[in-house]
Amino acid sequence: MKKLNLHIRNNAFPGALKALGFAAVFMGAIFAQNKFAFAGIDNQATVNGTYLGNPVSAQSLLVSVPVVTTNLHMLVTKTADKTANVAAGDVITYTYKVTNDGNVTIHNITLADVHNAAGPAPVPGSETLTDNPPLGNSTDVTANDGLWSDLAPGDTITFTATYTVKQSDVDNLQ
Ligand SMILES: [Ca+2]
Ligand SMILES: [Ca+2]
Repeated sequence: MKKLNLHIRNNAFPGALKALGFAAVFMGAIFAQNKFAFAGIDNQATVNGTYLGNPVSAQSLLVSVPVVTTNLHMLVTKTADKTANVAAGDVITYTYKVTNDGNVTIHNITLADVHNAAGPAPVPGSETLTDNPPLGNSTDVTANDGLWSDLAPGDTITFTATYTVKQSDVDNLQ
């Protein structure tokens, strides 16, 4: 900070001029110290008044409020309703939970699945929302199409898919 030193002796100026002199010193000091840093929302207040018909002004110090840093992040978990000894004809239901644990809304969420079984891999669909506060900020254009349109921070989408075990799975994967 650049210091401005200006001494005003008590009898050097009439009252009104002395007040203006003090205001000039104060504003000069503030202008020398405060430059917008562009690291957030910078704000500075100015107060105006008069003394014996002459303007008097002052400015606050700069108040800087940093903006949030974007955090893009999702979590996905997958579970099966059967954990052992499936036989031909058994239906395994998979549940996938996708949570937006970042701080911005993520769009067009889909899941892909692969496996080593004989039949086609499960296709996640039947999406349902767990809407945590604030409510109503996650939306879906088309129900149960395997795509969730807008997932807001803190909310979770649950997808499900099924696979019917084939005899060849039992023959080849035991
Ligand atoms: Ca929500
Ligand atoms: Ca959908």
